[in-house]
Amino acid sequence: MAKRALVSVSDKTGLIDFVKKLVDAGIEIISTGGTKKAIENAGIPVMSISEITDFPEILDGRVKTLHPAVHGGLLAVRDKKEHMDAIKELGIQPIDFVVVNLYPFKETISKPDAVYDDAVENIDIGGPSMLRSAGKNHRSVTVVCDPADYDLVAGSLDANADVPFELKQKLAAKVFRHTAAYDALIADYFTKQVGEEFPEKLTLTYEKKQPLRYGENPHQKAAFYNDPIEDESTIAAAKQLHGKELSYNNIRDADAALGIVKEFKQPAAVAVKHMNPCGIGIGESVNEAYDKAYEADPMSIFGGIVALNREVNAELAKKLHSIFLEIIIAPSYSEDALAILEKKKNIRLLQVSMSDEPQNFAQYTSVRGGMLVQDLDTKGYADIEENLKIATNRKPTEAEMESLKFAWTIVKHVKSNAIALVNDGLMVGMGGGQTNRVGAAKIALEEAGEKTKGAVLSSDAYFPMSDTVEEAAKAGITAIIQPGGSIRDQESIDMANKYNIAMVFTGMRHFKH
Ligand code: 93A
Repeated sequence: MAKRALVSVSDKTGLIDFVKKLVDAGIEIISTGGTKKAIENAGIPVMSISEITDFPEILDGRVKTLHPAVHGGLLAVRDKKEHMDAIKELGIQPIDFVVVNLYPFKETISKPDAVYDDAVENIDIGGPSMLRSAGKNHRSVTVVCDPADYDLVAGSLDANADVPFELKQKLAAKVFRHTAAYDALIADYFTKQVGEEFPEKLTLTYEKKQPLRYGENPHQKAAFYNDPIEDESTIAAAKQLHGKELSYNNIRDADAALGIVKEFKQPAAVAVKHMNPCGIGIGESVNEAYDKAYEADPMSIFGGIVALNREVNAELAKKLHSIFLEIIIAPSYSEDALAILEKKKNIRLLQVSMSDEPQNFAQYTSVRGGMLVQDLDTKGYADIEENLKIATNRKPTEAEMESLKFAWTIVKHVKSNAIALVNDGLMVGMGGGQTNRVGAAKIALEEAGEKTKGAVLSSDAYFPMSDTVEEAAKAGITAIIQPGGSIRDQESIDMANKYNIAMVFTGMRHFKH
């Protein structure tokens, strides 16, 4: 008896070429509505699914292959006599190949004008059923869910129109990954529709975006996965215009840099090293902002990542070109800027939209044996402005208030315990990742050196005692912004008053671990 292939595909890429090869190998083709038409149009002999089921396709195609004649033919175990006798008695013939790809659910919901009913209609039921039946019976059935595998399968056909078991097994594994991801995406979509944020079961659909040579260190394996419903302003959606392949650390650093620079509506520039900002500047123009970010710490920027929230022009490109940078991130580059920057073979140039942070963006952190999920910390100065409390006798001046705003915006991007110092639109010092707060402050103050005179200080969490205020005062800091809320707040307030420092409480903490 000739082998049979059931072919039913939404994506018709490579279809005709593959079906021709199956027919050449002596395989009979059975197909559904649109797929059958395409095969017929190519002049290839094909049977209708209705001939197999002896039943018409009904309900606008919602029921076309959901039939015992199909699933009996797929699931019968070939070396079980009872199975083969049972299907024979019912006039069901075995089906040996399934070539199916599914209704385009992802493409449908990704459209900007996606309609709920279209999403519902694009949930494939019959397709996954066939894939799963064939996948389960992969000892006998070859199942192909991805046009990218057509050549491999065609090339592996032997004289009996069969492929090696190892290939069938691999294809089945792929099918179950595929149907699981397909269903997970449907689950995610409807979960969002009903506004459930942290459901009992988490279904995550991530697709491999690119392999990575290694992880944080060369002995760690790694890959980059992205959410299939990409947000245009994420690092996963960034377009690489030039340069070497991105590394694991590059991607994390670039993500951090992007998160910071997107905080600002005015022109801003950020330099990042090891996930922490080493220079941040804002100004009238992006060139001025970059000069400040550079000036903040001309040493650490070396080998760093620079993110800008405005187009890179030729003048700026020359400056960026003059130092060693791993990556530049910007919404666009002028033609002459690109020409300058591309002179360096390795520098990675990324282009990404600077639109606002996506709302309800979940942040996942793995722990051994589990995972933690939280909202991204998208709260900024605007969210605390109304609740600001002046804790000291002296109020901040207008200029100090501007600096405090800037300092508060950036401190949440520094690893806790975090202290950031700001003077005249640039971050002049920062201390992050320290196990005590005064230690972080000392590092920031020392790094800022002379620039602490007249600078302001922000702290991601309250001062447990007054020592940080004292250190700051001695170094010439004139204003402080911090959440407040320590049982010993009064000691810090007294210390600030003693040195005529203006201190503002935000009532909001910004730990970052
Ligand atoms: O509507 S379905 O859920 N019900 C079915 O019985 C069924 N059988 C195949 N979807 C079904 N399919 C899907 O139709 C396949 O997965 C494939 O994506 C598509 C091919 O339809 P056509 O051949 O009419 O273009």
